[in-house]
Amino acid sequence: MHYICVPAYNERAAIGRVLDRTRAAMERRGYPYRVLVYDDGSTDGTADIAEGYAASMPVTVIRGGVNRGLRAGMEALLRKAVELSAGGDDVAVMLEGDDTQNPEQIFRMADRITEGFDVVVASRFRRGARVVGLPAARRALSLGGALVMKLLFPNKGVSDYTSGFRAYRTAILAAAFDRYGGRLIEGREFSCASELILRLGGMGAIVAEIPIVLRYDRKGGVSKMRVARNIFSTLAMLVRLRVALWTERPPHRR
Ligand SMILES: Nc1nc2c(ncn2[C@@H]2O[C@H](COP(=O)(O)OP(=O)(O)OP(=O)(O)O)[C@@H](O)[C@H]2O)c(=O)[nH]1
Ligand SMILES: [Mg+2]
Repeated sequence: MHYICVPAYNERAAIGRVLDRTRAAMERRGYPYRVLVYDDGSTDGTADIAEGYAASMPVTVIRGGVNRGLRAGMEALLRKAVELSAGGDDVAVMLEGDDTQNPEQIFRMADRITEGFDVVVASRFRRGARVVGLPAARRALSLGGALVMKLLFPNKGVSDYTSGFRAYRTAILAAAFDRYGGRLIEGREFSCASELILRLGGMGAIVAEIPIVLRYDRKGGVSKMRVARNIFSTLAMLVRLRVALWTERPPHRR
């Protein structure tokens, strides 16, 4: 089973396209799937639009109430996927609601999970990756962030620590929630994505990557990323995690 987890905040312009593409891709391959959309406080009717799709595809909309940022959305979605998986060996995919990512890439990621990997990242820094329409400043920021993280947390499977487009084995997420509970993802702003992969790496998760096709030219709506705040929260997270992982012993290694 594939749980496609979509955090969506004011994505009126794009959420319909994301659901259309996901349904077309999954049904063309006959993949068992359910889309989970988490909306906490959109003011543009995003959740209503997503709910309108429930008649024609397996989609569950979780209304999170007052907006609490991407971190809360990511945690709620991954916990829901683990809960629905109920101990099964399923796949949870994080897919953005702004239509910049391609659901067709889910198959390659799911295949790598079937091959034995615990996490698969759609990376901007793998050979064959295509990033269309992303401003140069954002490219530089992502590359700089990746280099700093690679230095502090070398993991041979990871080149892109901040790409949120990933597939996770639900069993590794369940183990991580058991171990860390509400502390699994603590970072503010958008550092939550990198924090999660660093924590899972620290637990011995085996990570693979595929080259992403990122269509920033298709982006609906505005970016919710507050760049300066994100840089500070990421640096704070890196220090906190470096200290934490120095003091922790990995629970298991394959
Ligand atoms: N539920 C929820 N979703 C959020 C929140 N903030 C961002 N998101 C969603 O998380 C995804 C990533 O946010 P984006 O604004 O696209 O951030 P980004 O991809 O890092 O930046 P861009 O490159 O500008 O797209 C999108 O689907 C957003 O709708 C939030 O507070 N609550
Ligand atoms: Mg985005």
